[in-house]
Amino acid sequence: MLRFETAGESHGECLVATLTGLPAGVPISVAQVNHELWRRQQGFGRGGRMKIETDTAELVSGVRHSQTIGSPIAIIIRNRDWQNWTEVLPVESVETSEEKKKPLTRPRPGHADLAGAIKYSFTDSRYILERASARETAARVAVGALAKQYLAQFGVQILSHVIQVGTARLERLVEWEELVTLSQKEEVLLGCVDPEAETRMKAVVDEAYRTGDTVGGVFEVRAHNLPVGLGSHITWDTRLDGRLAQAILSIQAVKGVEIGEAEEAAAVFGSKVQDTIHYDRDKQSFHRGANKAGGLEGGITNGQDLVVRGLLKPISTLRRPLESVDLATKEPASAAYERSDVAVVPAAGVIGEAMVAIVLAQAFLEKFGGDSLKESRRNYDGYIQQVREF
Ligand code: EPS
Repeated sequence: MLRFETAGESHGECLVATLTGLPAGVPISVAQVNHELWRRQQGFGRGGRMKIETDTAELVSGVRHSQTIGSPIAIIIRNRDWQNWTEVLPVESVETSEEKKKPLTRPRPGHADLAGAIKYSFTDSRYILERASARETAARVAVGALAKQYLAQFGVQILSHVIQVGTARLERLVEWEELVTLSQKEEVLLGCVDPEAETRMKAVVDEAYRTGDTVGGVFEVRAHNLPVGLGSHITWDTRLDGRLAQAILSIQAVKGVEIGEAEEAAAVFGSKVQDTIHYDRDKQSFHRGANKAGGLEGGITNGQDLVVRGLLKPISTLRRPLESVDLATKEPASAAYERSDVAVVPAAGVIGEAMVAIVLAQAFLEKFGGDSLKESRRNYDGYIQQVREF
């Protein structure tokens, strides 16, 4: 089983992640991990914190001589901002004024602040927001970058793009090659492949900046070159669509998930949404009339591109705060504001890629197993041959 955990507070010393179960012998490039971390920090609408941080991963176990050795991989990403928080979040208690602890007593509607403080019995929300913050996703992206490098050994690639910011939406189909070109850009605006749609998206973010507001949107993750047969129809928890949905919904601020053209399919007749089946005798392979199912049927990959979307609500820290209540006095008060992102849809897409990569690497290892990449590959090659002969 491939499993991972993360630890770390947003303004603590560092983020930590462990990944256990990746076979031995997988070539690992730390530069590629750092490139993914860089991608997560980009996009028009990010807040002041991104100017402080330059996220880089330190791999402190499980990778030697640029390859996995089969043992747990541990990763550290240091928070540069920590130096400004040593008095706020010391590990051991020190005599200090309440003010220096930066208590957050006016919970932000939409954040974990209030429910978390009540549940964990804190008089302010500081410790809750420190962990609920999307800063944690830097650790997920590092883990996802390792999962991607395993999947790349089998030709599987995973990319994302933005299809909606607020009301501005891209209304056309996008080719895989366009995502490849987008991923190679050195300047990221809003992560949309279409300049006209991206300009409309930027206007929405500009408006949010002007009005002290925030804005959400929709990102789409695609996985290319997947074999037929990952996941299974046989039980609820082996269906890959359900597992992907959990992975995407676990990303901070994601409130909805869509696989393929789910929303469209819910509104039209069946004859318009199923992907018709065809067979090419020369190529001896099946092909499909469209990909509205998003590459999954019965919870099993069908060989088409996997298409998963995340619907992101606007970030809950507003410069023009909403009504809240002061936890200490129980009197009405404006919600807290420190600093915040205004829009994070492209970054959420990169995080979505990481989560999809982790779920797919898990599904790969369940199907093909292997303590070493060599063993995984032998099982994979045998299965691909079997599929060819079907
Ligand atoms: C984030 C770091 C955070 C926020 C954001 C994501 O930094 P700070 O709280 O110091 O400004 O920019 O966190 C949230 C969106 C949130 O709701 O907490 C990051 O590294 O992505």
